[in-house]
Amino acid sequence: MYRLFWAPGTAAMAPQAMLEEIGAAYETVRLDIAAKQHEQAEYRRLNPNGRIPTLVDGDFVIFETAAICQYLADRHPEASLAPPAGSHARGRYYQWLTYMTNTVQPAFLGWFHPDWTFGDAEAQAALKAASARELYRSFQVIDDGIGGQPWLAGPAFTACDIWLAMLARWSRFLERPMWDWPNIRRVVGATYTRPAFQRMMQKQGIAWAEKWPVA
Ligand SMILES: N[C@@H](CCC(=O)N[C@@H](CS)C(=O)NCC(=O)O)C(=O)O
Repeated sequence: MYRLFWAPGTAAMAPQAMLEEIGAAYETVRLDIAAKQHEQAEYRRLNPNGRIPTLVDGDFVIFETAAICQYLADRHPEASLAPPAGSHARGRYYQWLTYMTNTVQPAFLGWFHPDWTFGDAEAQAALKAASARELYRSFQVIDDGIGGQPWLAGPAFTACDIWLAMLARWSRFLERPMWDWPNIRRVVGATYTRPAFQRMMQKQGIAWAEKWPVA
């Protein structure tokens, strides 16, 4: 039985959507961000960064959203959430998951939380503006990468598509949300309507962005 430490609408969306796709038995432990439960010693014993999410699998504990998703995909090959090991498609899947967690996610954090980096308002505004520019640049890279393919990593649905849909939901606050990019819009629309993604949102008590055309 897996145990997922989560909070609504956070990076815990991706692992929970993975668990729903897999059909695995799991329980959830909700963390109250406003009460800073994720910063308390008890949680930091599982995740020393004090960040959400964390997955517990028996006596194995794993943090970092992209790592959790890859771990789950590999533990449940029957769910086909990762292309076969050693294939070009697997390389592409690594490429996009790494890109989303290394490049896109930090730019989101810079946009949402410039106060985590800078104390003064002017520097925070500059970081927020630079983060938005970096986000728009990366959305174009992803949109070009999808091209005419059905899914982000190629012909098959993978964990990359779940990640993309999670990022797209976060982008609803930007001046140019990700639905401005047509290939992203198409892939995220197809992911968002999957029963597993819908179940994850329902269990987290979150809605899709109002402006999203497929909603
Ligand atoms: N790279 C980490 C980042 C996790 C992260 O920053 N999570 C956010 C929620 S999306 C968080 O813990 N926020 C705590 C807060 O807002 O204080 C991961 O992917 O797991």
